[in-house]
Amino acid sequence: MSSPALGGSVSGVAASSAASAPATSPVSHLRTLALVGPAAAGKTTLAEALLVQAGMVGAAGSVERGSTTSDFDPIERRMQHSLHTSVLHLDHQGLRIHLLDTPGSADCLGQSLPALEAVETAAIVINATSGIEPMAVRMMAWAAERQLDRMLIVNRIDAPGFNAAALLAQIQATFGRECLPLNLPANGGREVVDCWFAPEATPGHEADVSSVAAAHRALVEQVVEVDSAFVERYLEEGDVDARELHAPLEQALREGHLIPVVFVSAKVGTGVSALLDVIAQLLPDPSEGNLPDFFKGEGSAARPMHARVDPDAHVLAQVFKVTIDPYVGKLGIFRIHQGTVTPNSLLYVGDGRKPFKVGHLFRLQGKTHTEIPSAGPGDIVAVAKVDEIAFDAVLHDAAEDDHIHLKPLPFPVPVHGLALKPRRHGDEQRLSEVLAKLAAEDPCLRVEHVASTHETVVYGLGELHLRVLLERLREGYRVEVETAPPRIAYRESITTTAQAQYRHKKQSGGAGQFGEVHLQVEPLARGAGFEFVDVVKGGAIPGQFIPAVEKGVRLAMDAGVVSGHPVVDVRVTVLDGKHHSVDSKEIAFVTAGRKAFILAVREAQPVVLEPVVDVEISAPEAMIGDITGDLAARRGEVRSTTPQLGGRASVKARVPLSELSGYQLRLNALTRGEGSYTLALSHHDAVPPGVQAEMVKGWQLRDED
Ligand SMILES: Nc1nc2c(ncn2[C@@H]2O[C@H](COP(=O)(O)OP(=O)(O)O)[C@@H](O)[C@H]2O)c(=O)[nH]1
Ligand SMILES: [Mg+2]
Repeated sequence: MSSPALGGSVSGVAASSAASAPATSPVSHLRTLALVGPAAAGKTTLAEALLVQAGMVGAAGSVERGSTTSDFDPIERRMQHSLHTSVLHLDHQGLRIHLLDTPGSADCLGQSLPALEAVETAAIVINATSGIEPMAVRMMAWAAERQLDRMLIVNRIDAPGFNAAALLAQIQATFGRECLPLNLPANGGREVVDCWFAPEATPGHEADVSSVAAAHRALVEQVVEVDSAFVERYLEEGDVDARELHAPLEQALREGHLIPVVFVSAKVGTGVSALLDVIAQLLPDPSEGNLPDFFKGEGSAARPMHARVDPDAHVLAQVFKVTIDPYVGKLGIFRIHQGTVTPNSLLYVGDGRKPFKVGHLFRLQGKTHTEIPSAGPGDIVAVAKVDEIAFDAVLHDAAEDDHIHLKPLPFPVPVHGLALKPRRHGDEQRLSEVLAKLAAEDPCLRVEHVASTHETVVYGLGELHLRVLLERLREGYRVEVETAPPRIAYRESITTTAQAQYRHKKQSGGAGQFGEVHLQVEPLARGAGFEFVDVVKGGAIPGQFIPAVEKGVRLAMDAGVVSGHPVVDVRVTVLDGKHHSVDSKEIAFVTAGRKAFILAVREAQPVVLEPVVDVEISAPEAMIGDITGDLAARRGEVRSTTPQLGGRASVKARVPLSELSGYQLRLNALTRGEGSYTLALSHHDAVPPGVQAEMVKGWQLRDED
């Protein structure tokens, strides 16, 4: 079957008739959760197990065989590794559960972070045998920042030697005493026993750790604390039936006062049906979670606003993922926060003036799209082939609801650069079009055209991120490229204040050009960016030409002054100038502004800045000495070394990014493939003087070509 909107797609469109299609679920029947956390914790396998348990797919696919519902991209299947967030759903006991399976690699944060915008609950999946990895800590923090309800899923309890007591202790030490088990592994990890719903129903059934009764008491005591009426009852009666604790439990989840922990083996299936019960009965519906922070208005005029979880209100929805499938075309995947969307809906994209008609509304199950007649608050759905839709766009159905944004996510800055050149002549245009498309769907991919070298440079979060990009270019778009060694996002700045002036005068034939600019440059704090101040008196430079001066300054800043890299963290003050009543025109002041800026920067003791990154490395403890020694040789500063579970340790260090090219290979060699690392931009710092001298020399040579 194929839908008219997707015309003969290879992705399998199951168009169900309106009669058999599920009607919009009432809000209380919806659950939304994202599986997040480190790679290889078992998120994709768990998603598959949940689909099987709910009867959504016949038999479980496996990551190894490349047959899971959520890792459907050919590159994912080949790498046996999730690279995208997959949208799945389960129908269970009359409920609809929207499940987002996210990739765990730090290189894929552009995929995994936006999933947090679409759900009430973040379920952080932990690998029972490797303990708490850095990505679990980061995801917990981001989910807390976003005020999501959180839970921890400990997977792989089938693994030999799994020590539940040690892991629970580590969980509480890392994330707090509010992390309490809802069930516990028993019988050597072959079963889980419930500690919340009806613990007395399993007498004689003892867990491998703690006791069911003690775990139950801890949970009830934690939950009643949010409501004094329940505290009194608990003190008087010694217990409160879990069924009566729904409202305080939701409140405890919302306030982060309770972070439930459950145990599963996705592979064997242990605990999967118990997890499904927890999702259905304890996790919040869209009206029970914290409402996401929207803002209406721009800049300082922006006012906070909340969506109303009301199917009859105006539509408010947010696009958290855009994919461009070479066959299906563009797919915009969004979470509805307010109102009801149908195929007849006319939706505006952000501040756009012209709405689009939905036409076909899809529910997703991995690569399969099913047409549905309507969707309400809490639903996660998609529309195809709407050009205006972009990542992070807000969709709405009332023209006056424009200028609404969701609070932005703290995306890491992409710092791994690669210069690209098409292998075939004539592919330049196509390459830049494809890159623009890919950058539009990935908030952590940046494309820069470097004027001084005529290169296209893509910046991503790491080597994996860029490798996947190259594979997509080749396989998805048939663009073969040549790559140059990684490029570092160097910057230039100044260290002292200086002034300069420049007169641009041209009088050869025709109309002349005249403009003169006096300006001052001053260093600003790192990260402050650019400030432009105009203190010109008496119209020495007429007001209408000031923007031209700024334009000239910005041109010079983008191109760089001493080494060909953008200038940052400066305040430029235009002090004075001269004009000519006939010959002064915009172009003259652009040139004068540009040249005056270049002269001033040369006098202001310019420096070249390099990105410095925070690296966190996890590896077997025995290899930590070699790793820190190697980091020191790379101008790195080791900040801490912390033991982890299972004979591993983590090292935190600060290292200039330029020293880390090919680091994964080096780490593999040092640790026999057992080391992994994450990296995030810390700040920019001046390069050593010798390095700067080389860069300045190298650039002047090219500049003269
Ligand atoms: N022993 C065991 N292996 C598992 C379990 N869950 C997943 N795996 C394996 O762990 C690897 C990574 O699983 P995957 O689902 O891709 O992890 P993800 O990166 O978190 O999505 C695969 O080889 C799985 O077969 C489990 O419960 N027990
Ligand atoms: Mg996965």
